[in-house]
Amino acid sequence: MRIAIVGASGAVGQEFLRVLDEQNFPIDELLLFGSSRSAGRKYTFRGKDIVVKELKHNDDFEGVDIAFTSAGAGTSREYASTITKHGAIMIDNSSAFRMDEDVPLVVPEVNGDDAFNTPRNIIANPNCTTIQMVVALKPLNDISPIKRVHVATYQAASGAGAAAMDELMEQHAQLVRGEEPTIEKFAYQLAYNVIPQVDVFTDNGYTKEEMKMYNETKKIMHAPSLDVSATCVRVPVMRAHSESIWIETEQPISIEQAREALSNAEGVVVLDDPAQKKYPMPLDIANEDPVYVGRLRKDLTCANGLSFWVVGDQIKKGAALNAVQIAQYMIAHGKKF
Ligand code: A2P
Ligand code: 11C
Repeated sequence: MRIAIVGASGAVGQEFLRVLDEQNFPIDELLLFGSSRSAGRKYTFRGKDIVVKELKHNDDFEGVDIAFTSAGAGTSREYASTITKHGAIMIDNSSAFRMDEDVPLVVPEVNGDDAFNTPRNIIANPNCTTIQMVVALKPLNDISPIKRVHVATYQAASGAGAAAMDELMEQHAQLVRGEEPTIEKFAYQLAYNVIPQVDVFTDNGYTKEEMKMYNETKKIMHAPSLDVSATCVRVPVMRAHSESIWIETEQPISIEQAREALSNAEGVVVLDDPAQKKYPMPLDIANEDPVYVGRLRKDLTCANGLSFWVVGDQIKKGAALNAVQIAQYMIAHGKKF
């Protein structure tokens, strides 16, 4: 197969290189693209150096089977027709097309079959916070439909890209040296702080990130009446997002039922032993593939309520791994590239 990565120099682009290799993805030729800033740079994949090409409106995508794109929504919008016009399937990590009716929004464990309906040759990869949440919601929703979700997120610097991760590290070093921290990628100093804002605010008082969780969850789970009220918070963690989730289901679900369903669910690991102080934490879950669930308990305010804690690596399952799993799902279910 001929595979392309657009945004190869970025945090997610670099993870694509690692994940494609880890997953033993069948690749005959790998093409890397970026802007003029990274064009000419070399990255090694399976022992071979590959030079990044500048993304341009030309025929570079002729013969490409799948293009994994993660170079921002503006770039995806501008280059989608250039990337797909010769038949390549674009699996896009940006928010550009997620809510378009003719673009499927896919998490393989939840709605893998939607990936086969691609009139525009585009499949959207959901926002990272949504991905890890719906992977955990799905097995519970299968027991009894979820009526509503409240969620508070604890989002790592990785969500804001490679430069933002560098900024967090640099801020710590600067503070230790007694210097003023550099603030460019975040609204405020993130080191030794938490910022209750991810992305910009919308008219209803929620941020765009919070509204992504609201809208994307309905689409992925095919549940138009499933409402999600989110508070998204940036925390000084390098990678892996955490979420404190509360759900109300139509029928009560016991802890035993929930634990069994989550333990058997694809892509989920239950790490929940309070007596032994065992629960998922971002420091441990960074670089891991599955979504981890812990702190499972009955909600004290609602008979049909459950509370739990979910941690997932934002760059892996929240981005590159989910996109690669979409391609793997399609191949496993008969798609010929
Ligand atoms: P480049 O480094 O060449 O600018 P991150 O999310 O970690 O900040 O990474 C963003 C990625 O998107 C980078 O690989 C960046 O490449 C790429 N990118 C940004 N703008 C463009 C563009 N106009 N064309 C191609 N790639 C782009
Ligand atoms: C963050 N979730 O943590 C964002 C990053 O729509 O793909 C991903 C934004 C997106 O900042």
